Amino acid sequence: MLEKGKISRRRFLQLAGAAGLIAASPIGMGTASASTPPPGGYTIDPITMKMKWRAKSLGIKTVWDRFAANQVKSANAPLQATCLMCQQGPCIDVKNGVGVCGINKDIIIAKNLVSETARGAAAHVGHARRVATILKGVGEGSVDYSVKEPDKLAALAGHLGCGNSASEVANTILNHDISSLTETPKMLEYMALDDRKTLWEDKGILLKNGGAIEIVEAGNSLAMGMDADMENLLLRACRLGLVDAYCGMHVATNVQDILLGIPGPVTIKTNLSVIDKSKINVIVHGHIPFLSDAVIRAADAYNKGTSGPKVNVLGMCCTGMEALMRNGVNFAGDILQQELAIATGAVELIVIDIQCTQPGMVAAVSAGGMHTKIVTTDPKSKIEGTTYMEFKAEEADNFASNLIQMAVSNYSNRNQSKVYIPNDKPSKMMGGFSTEALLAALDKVKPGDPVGALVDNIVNGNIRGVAAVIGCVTPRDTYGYRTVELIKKLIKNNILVVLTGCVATVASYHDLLRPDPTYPGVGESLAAVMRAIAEANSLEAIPPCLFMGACVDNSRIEEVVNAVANKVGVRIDQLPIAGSAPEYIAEKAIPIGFWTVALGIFTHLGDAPNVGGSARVVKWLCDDVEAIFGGKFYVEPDPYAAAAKLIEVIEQKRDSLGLTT
Ligand code: BF8
Repeated sequence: MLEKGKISRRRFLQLAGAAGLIAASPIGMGTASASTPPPGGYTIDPITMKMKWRAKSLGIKTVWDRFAANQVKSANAPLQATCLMCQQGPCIDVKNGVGVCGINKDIIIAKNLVSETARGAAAHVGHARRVATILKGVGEGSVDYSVKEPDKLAALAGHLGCGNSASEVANTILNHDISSLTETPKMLEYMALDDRKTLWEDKGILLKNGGAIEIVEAGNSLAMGMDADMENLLLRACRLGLVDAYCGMHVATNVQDILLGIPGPVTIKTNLSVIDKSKINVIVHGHIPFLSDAVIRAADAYNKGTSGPKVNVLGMCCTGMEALMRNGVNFAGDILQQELAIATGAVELIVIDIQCTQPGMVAAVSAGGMHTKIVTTDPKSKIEGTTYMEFKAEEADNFASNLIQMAVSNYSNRNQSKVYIPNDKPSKMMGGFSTEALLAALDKVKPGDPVGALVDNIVNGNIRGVAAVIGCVTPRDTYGYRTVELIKKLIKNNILVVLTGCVATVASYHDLLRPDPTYPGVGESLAAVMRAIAEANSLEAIPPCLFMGACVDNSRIEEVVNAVANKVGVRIDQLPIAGSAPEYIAEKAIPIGFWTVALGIFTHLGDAPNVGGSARVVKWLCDDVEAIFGGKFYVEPDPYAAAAKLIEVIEQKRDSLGLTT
């Protein structure tokens, strides 16, 4: 179905348009026919396209419709320097002069960017705090969870310098890493390499407080009449990147592994056609995988005792990724596919924890006349028009059982004549490459020296370098186009690609996570390495790219990067590695980007944050910062140009290290 070679975006759209995939071509209610994708051509995901038509025929507005409707208003947004921080203004689109208080557009734009970065970091610190609270509850015996990985708990306790009970580790995280008024987070002390800590201290961004206090300090610096120094503001954003990583993502990953299990390789199915019309479909959606874990358990219990239709639990967004990695749950869709799931008419219940929900789902239910119930469960994340039921870990099992009962009752409200699920088979995806799983697989290749197995192949040039392709998918471009084309170009050039976040879903739709020994798109020497890993692990194949988890699992990528830097004996900024968020949309991606830059990593973004109005800010982010940390941002929407640049950077780093093969 997919042409594997390079294709321009124009040609891509021509092919799709010629086949009627771009033009509106609604599928009538209750019908199941749709045009086939263009013969031999590269097409955008046919399942998504069919569901877009379907949604249109039902009058359901999708994220793409809302994007189109907002284009006029948002066209100039990247150029605006608008300050809404006080009531002297508002100062709208300050181009050449200054705001009422006297700050210029460079400062306004830098302040807006730091504000966005702080929100992103707050999201991950909030996530970390929530899971650490559940860990504390486990220690106290008050919640419906238990320690599944005692060795990981003990190891983490050792690294954090505390006793190894769940309570002691939780208290260290909560009282110290998240809320200390005076000390550097212990997770940062443990995780970050010494040379980085020294550099960050020298440049004034080493954290001196817990993450929550750092976010308060960021808010303080942004207040009216405070920081008006562009570089100081942008260094603040780098500092917030460290908050996100060490007080957010690393905490979340560690605690989730300890309580829910360390992921290992697992093969599941992805895309909207995993929704099964013969079953009661429940989608777990959001980011914190504790409610979803309870829902999965409750569904299993229900299914064992029923002779009627079974409950089919499916994942969406990062909660879905956590559930697929640990529970083998099939994955229904990403950030852009939420309304499309509703448009199938076969989803009884969507259960949301936090983050990345499209409130447009509510309108999708009513416009389509669908029976889908949407339940929100977190007091910070209510959505008007949904049913709100607060989730408490103390009563997780009862809560989840009630949700399953709600879905079962709602099944009788399903109008089968409204059900449309594309016939296209779901994609096959292997995921679950946690650090532990990856090292275990490499250990089979080189027993006793798993990191050496990776390093050897980088040094000898079989693997030219490693690219982490992470983050969201965007409605600003043809669905999945940037991500898929970028990855294909990288792996063809023998760059090992690791993935986290929604990019992995579109990658899976295009066979990039399918363990297929005949997949032709991987460069010869990289393919040989992947074959060797598969053979050593008695697997038929491992996929062209390695999926390491949800967005918080970017922490796992740092673990691998640090191990490689230690093994080679060089700084991170010297390694032939790069990061890319080709389709980022969420503000959570911004602190992650500042973190990777502060780590010394060349970091590609498919779209610029809203900084285009300040040449000084752009220059600092894409140039000047490299002299400080060794990493910098690079913005390029075109996936071929971006891939070429990433390959060039990786090859330059190889040259600088004297890796001549
Ligand atoms: O944290 S990749 S759209 S789902 S922000 Fe959200 Fe982006 Fe998806 Fe998860 Ni990450």
